[in-house]
Amino acid sequence: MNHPVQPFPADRAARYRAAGHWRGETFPALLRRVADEDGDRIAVVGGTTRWSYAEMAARAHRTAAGLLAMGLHPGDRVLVQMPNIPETLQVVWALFAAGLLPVYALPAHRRTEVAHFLTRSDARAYVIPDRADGFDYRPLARDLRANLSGLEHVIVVGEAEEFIALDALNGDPATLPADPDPQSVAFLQISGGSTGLSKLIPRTHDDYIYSLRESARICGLTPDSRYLAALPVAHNFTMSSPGWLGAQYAGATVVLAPRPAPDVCFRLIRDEGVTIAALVPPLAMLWIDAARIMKPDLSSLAVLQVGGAKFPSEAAKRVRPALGCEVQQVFGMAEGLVNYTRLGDPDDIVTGTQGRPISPDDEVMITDDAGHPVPDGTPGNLLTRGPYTINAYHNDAAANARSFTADGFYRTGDIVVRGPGGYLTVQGRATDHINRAGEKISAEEIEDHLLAHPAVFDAVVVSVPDPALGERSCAFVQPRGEAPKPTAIRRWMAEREIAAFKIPDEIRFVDGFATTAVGKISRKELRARLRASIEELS
Ligand code: OOB
Repeated sequence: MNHPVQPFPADRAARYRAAGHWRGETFPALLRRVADEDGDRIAVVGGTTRWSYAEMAARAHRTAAGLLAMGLHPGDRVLVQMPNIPETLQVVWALFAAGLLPVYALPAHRRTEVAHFLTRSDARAYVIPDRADGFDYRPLARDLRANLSGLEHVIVVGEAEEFIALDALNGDPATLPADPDPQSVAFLQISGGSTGLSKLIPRTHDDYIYSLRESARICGLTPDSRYLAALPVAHNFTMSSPGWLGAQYAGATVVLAPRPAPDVCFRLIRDEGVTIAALVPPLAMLWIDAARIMKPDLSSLAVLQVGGAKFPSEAAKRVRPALGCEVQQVFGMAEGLVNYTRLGDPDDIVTGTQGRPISPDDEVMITDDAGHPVPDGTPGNLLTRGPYTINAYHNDAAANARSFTADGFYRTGDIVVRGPGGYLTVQGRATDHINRAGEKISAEEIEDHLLAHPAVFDAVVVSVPDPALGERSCAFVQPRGEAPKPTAIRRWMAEREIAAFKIPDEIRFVDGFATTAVGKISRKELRARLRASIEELS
């Protein structure tokens, strides 16, 4: 059994505590504080549900005690795959209060990814809705419980069938454990993943609460703010930049959108007086276009945050004229480092850069490929270390050897330029993943799926610029004999039960891949050449 370990070296931990970044706050204590200080304020709005902080905390505490009464123990992992509904917040706070560690999956993940997360984290329980967005999660849970011996409990929000209903978890809060060590791991987030399957990211109470406390301050949140969660609540951006956790840290109200579509969100912004919302670039562009036609009342909206993928400066310039609010660029990663343009920054900074780090103790190193630092203004590889960036993935020695330097810098895989004031502009990336509307897809993972197809001899997956998505995925396939139909390959991939966003947008058949005189060239080089060949054609 691999327990998530506290990954910060002692000297740096001492420094972050001395600087006042790490204050010994924990999530269970945070929930009690907001319930005490903001008890009557509205914590969350979703559908027809509105819970005050007192109500949300009371529910979470009863659920927490119920989870422990069921036989789970503090430190156990619980996979959470939930949509944007208030019960998701109840479950996450309950897990924190019980000392259980949430492991987050996105609603779009299917059997292949979910099985990987369960196995990698040794999760003993799995929390799902009965159905969401047309998908019934119970047959999936049934199959996984039958096949994975470590998975003992399935908890369902809604019709539970043979599983445990969330509402049935109703214990005595007096039985809850003492607060955890603030430097212990609070949860496992998932990585976008550029090589193979997603890795698990262990975040501690101290490091994560520091990032959300500062994010809430940088984004100007007060108890009167209303944060719209339009992207999935399990995504790190929606969770902590400042996200719903940062909003709740500040005693603000979280408004949950079931979908990010403009009609749904414009109505929520007007009806709930939303003050801040967060989107990926393609959705921001959709909102800008829709606003021109729909002329919505967005007068309460002060800030639109855009991040997860590069927001072109021409699009950033259109935000204020179209939506009447300030734009804030957010360049972050689930592994830690988050950069923001600051409210009130000059227009050229806000539209032309992806912001600067949260913390004065975020160490940003930009190097050439040999690892030597480059001067400001020169593009290079971004490496980082700091008070809320992980030093290792959970239970993955191979990924750790690749992704971290000997002195603990995380290799982000992003190519950036640092300009005046430490503002970063993202220029591209060194690693082979596809950033499809903010969803990260590992080329290698998709190639591995394609190579399992009996009619596929070889396959190389690359990103292609896309006007709507930012990037889309294109698979070059060398068939064994006669090429199958692209639709047949797509259908076959869907049957492998992977998230739909990973299925290649485009499939092109080739007779073979270039090789050099000395033998096969590296896959990385091959992907670069194929990407270049597409760019030449377009
Ligand atoms: C966020 O987190 P992840 O873990 O899904 O993806 C991180 C990667 C970054 O390494 C970078 O390649 C890309 O997503 N990215 C951006 C970007 N924001 C993220 N690339 C260009 N411009 C941006 N503004 O995506 C994430 C986590 C917290 C806050 C915001 C985003």
